[in-house]
Parts: sequence; C-alpha cells; structure tokens
Amino acid sequence: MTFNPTEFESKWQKTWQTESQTKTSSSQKEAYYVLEMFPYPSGQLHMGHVRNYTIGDCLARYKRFQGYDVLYPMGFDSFGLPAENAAIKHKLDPHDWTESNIKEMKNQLLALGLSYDWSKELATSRDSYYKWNQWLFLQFYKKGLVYRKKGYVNWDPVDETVLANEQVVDGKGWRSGALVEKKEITQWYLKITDYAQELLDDLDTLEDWPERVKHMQKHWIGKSQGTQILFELSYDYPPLDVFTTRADTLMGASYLAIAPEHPFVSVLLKQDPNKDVLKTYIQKALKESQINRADQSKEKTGFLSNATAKHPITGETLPIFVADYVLMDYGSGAVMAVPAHDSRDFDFAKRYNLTIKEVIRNIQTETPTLPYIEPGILINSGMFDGLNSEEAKKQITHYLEKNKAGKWVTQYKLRDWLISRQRYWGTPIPIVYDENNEAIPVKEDQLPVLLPKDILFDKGNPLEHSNSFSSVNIDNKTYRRETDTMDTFFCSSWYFLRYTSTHLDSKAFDSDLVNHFLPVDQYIGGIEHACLHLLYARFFTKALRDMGLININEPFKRLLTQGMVIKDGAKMSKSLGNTVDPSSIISKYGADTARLFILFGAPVDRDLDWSDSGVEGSYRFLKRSFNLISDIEKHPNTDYEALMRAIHTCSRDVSQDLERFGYNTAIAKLMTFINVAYKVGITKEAAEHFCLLLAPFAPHSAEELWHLLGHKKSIFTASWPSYDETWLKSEICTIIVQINGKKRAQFESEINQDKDTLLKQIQALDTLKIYLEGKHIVKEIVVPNKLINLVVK
Ligand code: ANZ
Repeated sequence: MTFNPTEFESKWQKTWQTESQTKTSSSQKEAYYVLEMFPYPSGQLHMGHVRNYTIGDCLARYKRFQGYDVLYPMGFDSFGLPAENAAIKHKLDPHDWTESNIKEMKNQLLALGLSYDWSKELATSRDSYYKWNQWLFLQFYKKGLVYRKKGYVNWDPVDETVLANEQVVDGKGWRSGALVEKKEITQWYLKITDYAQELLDDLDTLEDWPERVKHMQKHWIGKSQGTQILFELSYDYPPLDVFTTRADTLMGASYLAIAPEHPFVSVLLKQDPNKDVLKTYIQKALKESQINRADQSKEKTGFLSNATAKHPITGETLPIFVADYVLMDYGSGAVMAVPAHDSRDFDFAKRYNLTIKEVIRNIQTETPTLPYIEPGILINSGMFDGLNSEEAKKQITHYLEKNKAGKWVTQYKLRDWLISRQRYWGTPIPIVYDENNEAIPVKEDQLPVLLPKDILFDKGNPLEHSNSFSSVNIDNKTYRRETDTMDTFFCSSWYFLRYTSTHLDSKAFDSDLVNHFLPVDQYIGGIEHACLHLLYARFFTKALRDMGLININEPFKRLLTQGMVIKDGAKMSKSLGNTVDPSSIISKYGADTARLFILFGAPVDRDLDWSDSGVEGSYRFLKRSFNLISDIEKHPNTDYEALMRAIHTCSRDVSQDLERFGYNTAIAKLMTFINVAYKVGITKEAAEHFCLLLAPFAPHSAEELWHLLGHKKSIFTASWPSYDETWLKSEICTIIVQINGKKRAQFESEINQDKDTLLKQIQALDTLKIYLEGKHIVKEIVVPNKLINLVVK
C-alpha cells in the first residue's frame, strides 16, 4: 500500500457528504453547537480561515464521537464593499460575483474535509436571508430600538458618495483622490445604549470567554461615574451641561469648552461677532477624524466666543471656547476646563493665556509641577478646603444637587449603532417616506424589499438612481423608498439563530430550535471581532429575548480566539507578500497534512509560525502511521504489555487534551505512540484504537486506515474509545541493584516507588541472599526508577 492522500481524501469527502453523517439530527441526544465566524466570500480561503475551521472541525468531530447531536453549520457573510468594487472595476453584477465566489470557497472548504452540515448553509446576500434582516429591523422599530438622527459621514464630493473610514486614505477618497468632506445627513441608528449596563454586567457570567476579550468589551462600553454640572449662559439659551469625573476640581474651572458639533454652536454662528472666523474654524475641525481630535499629543486649538458662563458656586464669569479636542459623542459634548489638573486643558490654557488655578495638592509635593492630574487634598476651594478628592466629589455634587445645578450621572462611551450605509450591496432598510417626509415602515407582508437590478455604479448610491427602486406605489399613493442599506454587522448579529432553521420560509428562526441549540457551546474566531461583532450579537440576543422571541441571555457560552498564522515573524497578508495558499498545500500534501500542521504547530490561542519543514514533518508522521497500520502483519507485536501501556496512555492523554483544546499536545502524544508501535509492533485492536484517536485531527487518513483494517462502516459512526486504567497504573521500570558498587541483580517495579517499598522487593530476591545474609545495610543510594546502591558491612 502506498500513502496517497490526495486520492483517498476526495473519495471520503464524497462519501461523507452522501452518507450525510454530518447532519444535525435534532434527536433526543444532547445538543452541542460548534460555530466559527463565517467568512466574507472573497473567493479565496486564506490560512487564517483554515486554522479557524480546522480547530472547529476537530471539536465537532470529537463531540459527535462522544454521542452529541452536533450542530456545525457554515455560511457566508456576503454583503459588503468588495462586491461593489468588483462591479465598478470589472463591470460584474455583484450578485453573480458573490455567488461564484461562494461556490469556489465552498469547494475549498469541502477539500479540507470540514464536516459541516451543508443543509444549513446560508448567505446573507440572498433574499431568503435579508428578508429577515428587514423583518428584525421592523421588530426593533416597534420596540423603539430604532431611530433616525443626523450624523456626520465622510463625503467624497467627486464621486458623490459616502465613504467608509477605511476608504479615506490620507484625507482623500480612495478612488477619486478628492479631499474628503464631513457631511451631516440623517441616518438610522439602533439603540444599543439601552443595553449598555446589562452588556457590561453580563460579562461576568461569561466564564469561558478570554479575559482579554471581556476586558476589551468593558473598555468599549466605557462606564464612568461622575457629575453633570449646569452652567448658566450669558445668552438666552438653556444652561450648558458638562460631564466631569472630577467634580472635586470645580473650584479650579477657568473656562468651558464645547465640541464644534455642539447645538449651541449654531446659535453662535448666528450671533457671535466673529461668526465668520468661527465658521472657518468649524469647517477645518470637522475634517479631522475623531481619533486625531482626541490625540493627546496634538496641538489644541479653539475659538473664543463672546458667550460666557456663570460658575455655579462662585458666580464668576467664565469664557466659552469652541474646541476640537472636545468630542460631541461623549458625555454632553461640553467640558468644564481645569487647566491645573488636566493635561489637555493645561496645554490649551497655556496657548490662550488663561487662568491656571491650582485647587488640588498632593501633600507630599512641596512645589507642585502642573498639571497635577492625580487626586489629592483640596486647596483654594473655599468651604471645601482640606477635603480629599473622593470626599470633595461627594460634597460638591451634593451642594450642586441642592442648588439644582448638578447631579450624579453615569456615562457610557458606547454609542448608539449607526446602521445606515449609502451603498447598494446590503439589505435595503424597509422604510418608505410620504410626501411630508414622514418615515413609514414597510408592512411585514410586503417583505422582502428586493435589491433592484437596474443599477449603475458610476456615481453616488446606485439605489437612488434606480427608477424601479427609488419610488414605490402603495394603495395608489406614491412613496419614496429609503435608499440606505444596513451595515453588514446587522447580518452577523443573528446568523447563529438562523442556522437552527435555515430553510424556514415563514419565520426568521424557529424559537424552539433556538432555545434547544443555543447558546452556542463553542464559538471560534479572531480577536479582531472582540468589540463590534461580539457586542452586537450580544445586544441582538438580549433585545430578541425582551421581545419574547428567544429565552437565552447570551449567544455564546464559550469563546475561543485563535492566534494568527504568521510567516517570517509577520502576519500572513497579501500586502506583505508572505501568504501561503491553502489550496497549494492541499494539492501537494493533502488536507490532513495541512490540518495536522495547523493544529500541531502551536497552542490554538497562540500565533502559529508557518514552517515548510513543519508541514513536511506532519506529512511524514501521517505516512509513517499509514505504513504501519496498512500492513500490520509486517509489524507483529512482540511486547503486549508495552503496547497496551502505550495505547491506553495515549488514549487517556488525547481525550484529556481534547477537552481543553490541547490539540498540539494531543498530536504529540499520537506521535509518541507511533514511535512505540514501531518498536514493539502492533495489534489490530491497538491500530483501531489509534485510528479513532487520530480521526478528529486527520479524518481522511483515519477513515482510510479504518477501512483497510476491515471495517465496512465509517469510522465516524463508531464511539470514542475509552481507556483501561489498569494499563495506566502498571507503568513499569527496571531497577538495577548494586551492592557496594557492583551490579548484583535487576528487577521490574512499578515506577515512582518509594525507598522502603524498593527495599522490601530487594529483600525478597533470592539471588541477593548470599550478599545480604548476616550483613548490615549502612546506606542506600537511590536513582529514581533506575538504580539502587546498597552499602553493606
Ligand atoms: C473636568 C476635569 C478636571 C476633568 C480634571 C478631568 C480632569 P472619562 O473618565 O473617560 O469618563 N470630558 C467629558 N466629556 C468630554 C468630551 N465630550 N470630550 C472630551 N473630553 C470630555 O473622562 C471624563 C473626563 O473627560 C471629564 O472630566 C472631562 O474632563 C472630559 F482635573 O472634567 B473632566
């Protein structure tokens, strides 16, 4: 027999599909849901995918062996920009382009031997899926979780299109090269902030999530407790509220600063004597990204308005600046500035020659260097002098509350989720507008709102220019359709629910099946999704629970974030030119070699360094296993006990490793077994046992060998082997006995015996009687599991 993986792999892949042994049966058996983050169908699988999916497949196969009813589905996150770019560049229909990529990627996934239940396949760009995006949007709408407001977008004035952040290169449109502007347009938002506190609290229930991911989400939600302070204005305008976590510094406030987008700015733009200067300032500020504006090291600039504010305790008059370092989407978009104790305010005060009043002092410092940003003891603060920062926050807030000038508040950094995209290749938002511009939800029985075909990609949003789409007649009245489509993250926020009942026509999902299979027992994907996708999916789950559609609190019970695949020390990427094409590895060595290398090369959550010699090593191991087991007569067993010890130890260790994602160490143990088997020969039973242990990792080779051993049914219909404890206990070593430095005997003993047990065994040895009778043992020297030297007199 020669080892010819490319031949037998495709044979088994076909058999597995036709026997549909990977189908979820929804039987009485306990359910286990293995899920991997579904790919964008670029058409080309990369090593990151291969790693992600191999890990999942190994788990899914192991769980099936253990008797679970495993749900292991795959689909495609197929809306998004690349299809539109292909349409522009190659004049292809985004739908055709996407479907042909899906086909190609599916073939690659099949070639890896991944055991998906393909009857569950979905693609988010098919109307059978996006219809339910629209239906869900309407449910959110009914619940008050959807609203419209004005927001800023990147606007390419030449292409007349909205750009995603990643399409803005050095401030210019990626395609036109035109200077990108900020444009304020009305857009749709989902109210994720309603769930901020629960999303934060429930992180504690996710015991099997990586700490790192939970930490990132916590930071992203960004809860902070502080004080809202009201400042009366010199203008006829409601008091300006500011958010501060440092109410203790209030007596040191020397000016207020508001964001360029703050509503009060529109008043200043009308009434300020220098409104033209202000206008120019704002135009410039709005061109900057939020990240740049928040950058600590950046020079801070502002516009001094003629409006002033009244200090709520001293009554002092404070100037008001419009300043780009204040962000509109945090707190209230306005701050009280305390230059002595905040670095940004300090820089700003230096630049504009503003009062820097020290009000907090660290007792240890005699001559303080400002800004001093730590807590301390209050000075120059009148009745609050001498208090420490914590106490002062309480007393000052209390004072403000009494005077109706402030209160305790909780702030979150988390913003509502802007889902509008002014693009074609996405889910149309199911809204129409009447002649008064009133938004009216499309009736549920009118879904799906289909994407039109009469589209042109040369300018702007194709949906706006499509005659068949942009206006619609309902009950003899003409309405204008919403032409925004949804952020593709909307699709991925609930696809794991749809998998339970992909082909359901009448509903988004079957609630009973969702409650049966979810939460997902094991979710596997990249750390890059730690915040957005994983947070949105948690939000959807909670919102759908509150609508009574499902009864789970969290979508993903366990989360594994797999490491990256790197080569020559850097992440594999096209731009670095260090990619390895999975298909070329599969056609040269076979899928099992690729899988084995990927799993053996590093612990699943660490980065995996690609190495050609590692791939060859995996290939050699499979070939050695194959040569041994395909011809066991050539390797008759010569030491039954040693073989039994080896296979049962291997069985125990592999089982334990599989329980904790120790895939690399499990494979090392399989390798150890093969080495022993080459020494002591093998039996049919041991060979079968080994095949079962190998099967989750290298399913094709295991299946091929299983059949060569005489089986007619698939190895994947067998159960996971148990190991026999009695073989594990009897791990034996040979102990040499020396008497006064000379070897006099040797005997077998269980490993790791203590000295007294060994002495008893020695005294029972007949051959030693002549050396020991009538003598006195003065000293014993023990080399564990090897030797004992007795000094006798
Ligand atoms: C006065 C003050 C004095 C502040 C001081 C800090 C130090 P965290 O902890 O992240 O919640 N802030 C509030 N809203 C802002 C906005 N829209 N744009 C930029 N900065 C804003 O941060 C809270 C602090 O960030 C607030 O406390 C406020 O500055 C600033 F010695 O108020 B502080």
